[in-house]
Amino acid sequence: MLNRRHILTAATIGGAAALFPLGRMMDPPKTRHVPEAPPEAPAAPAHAGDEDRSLAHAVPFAQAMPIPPVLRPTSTSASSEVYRIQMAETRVEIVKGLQSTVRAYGGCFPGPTIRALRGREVVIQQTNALDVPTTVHLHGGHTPSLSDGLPMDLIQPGGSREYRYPNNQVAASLWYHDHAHELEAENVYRGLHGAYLLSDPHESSLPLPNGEFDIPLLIRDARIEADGTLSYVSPYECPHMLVNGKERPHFAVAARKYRLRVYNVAPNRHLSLRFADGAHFTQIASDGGLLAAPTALDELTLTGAERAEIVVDFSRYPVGTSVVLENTAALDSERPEVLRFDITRKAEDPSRVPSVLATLPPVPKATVEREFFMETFPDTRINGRKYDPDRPDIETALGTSEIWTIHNWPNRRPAGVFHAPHSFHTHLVQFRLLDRDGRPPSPGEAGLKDTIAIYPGQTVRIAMTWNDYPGEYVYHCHHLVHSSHGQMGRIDVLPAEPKQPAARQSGK
Ligand SMILES: [Cu+2]
Repeated sequence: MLNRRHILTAATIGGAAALFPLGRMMDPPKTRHVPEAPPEAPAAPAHAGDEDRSLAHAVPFAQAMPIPPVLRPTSTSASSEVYRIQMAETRVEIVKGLQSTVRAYGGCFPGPTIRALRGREVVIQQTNALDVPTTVHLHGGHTPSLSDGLPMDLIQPGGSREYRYPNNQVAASLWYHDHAHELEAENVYRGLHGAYLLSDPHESSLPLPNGEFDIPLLIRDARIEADGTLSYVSPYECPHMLVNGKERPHFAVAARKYRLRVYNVAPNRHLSLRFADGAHFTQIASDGGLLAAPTALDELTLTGAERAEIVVDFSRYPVGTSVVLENTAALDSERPEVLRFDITRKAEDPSRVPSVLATLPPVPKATVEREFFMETFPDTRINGRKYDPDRPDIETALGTSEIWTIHNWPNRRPAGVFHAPHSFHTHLVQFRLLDRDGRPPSPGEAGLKDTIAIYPGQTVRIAMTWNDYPGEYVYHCHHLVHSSHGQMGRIDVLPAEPKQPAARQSGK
């Protein structure tokens, strides 16, 4: 699989590259015009001598897009729902006509959708019937440490663990996924991810599209070999783009508005999504919930693990026509198509997007500032350190508000290797973006966030409050190859003391 360039790259940049050469993984975001290609034409290989046989069966729009089933609770009490999920290998049809073995939650790829209500506890009993250790993290969840799915809180093969989610936060498109120490990238890639849709009375009262017009889209890349094998390889060798577990599917819609909950569940790459005709759509929510006000976009960029909810009005298209969602960040060796919407019928549409969506909480006023350097060379690190589950990198006190300045500065770049974007994620809290390179956030990034893209050369500042749950948590890059190689730190939230500790100036 490795060609000469890859081997040279791997030898140059050391540890993180031992499993995956990082070269093309580090391409900065780019926008390019993509010409139409006939559906039967395989994409051209990226470079001579790099024939990619798996592309021969990457024919787009061969299958209908499924919607992951909503999991039914095994029991319900006055204040909670209880679910049981088994993690096990299963066989699925990702590419039409081929069977692929995946690691699945509840036999589903992606996992079944969990629907939760604010203030009602969700209890999930997870059993590991795989032959690798796992943990389960609720991404974006405001979760006590014991249920956070920390990297070393492993469920060994044959074991089980109960996770309790209080749902003490506003409505949001969250997701659950694996977080096992040094294994999360492969476990998530192989299928351990699913949507967790939290609603609340305010969100439910809005006249947004709902029911069958409220659709999660879990988007990711993959590599399926000609015999159906799902190969775990670097992201620039993943020519297949999956939506809800099917390769470049089609989806029948009515000529009306839809609420689309767009997830980037690709372990290692960002996506830039636009409609082939350049049509505008409306972003209504970011990672942690509704924006204050809707914002119009013609392209949506999501880094690894980011989500955005958008409303798309398909009434602009005549019944019988189609529109394709494309990824303008596709590599030159890949097809840009992601998903084709087929407008198949008319429908009544009482929905609308209100001009005011939510009242956001005030931006936290920080008493502590910290600084982080997301490093790519000689290895993926934060402030020069590799994650050590036994070493707290930061201690803070419950209730403390902080500003984190996070740099992705290109330094010590080996010749011929691009710098990586990083995807910064903190557990426990939703944060606010204060600025990116000194500029205020765009409207789509001005709401509640748990994951933020930091492109090479950039600096972002975020603010958060470490509230409600003391204990051990982590922050990390959500390009999971990076976190699996140690681009992660540990923060211990200590029980509140009568007096605030003195401000600290370093994240080390
Ligand atoms: Cu990273």
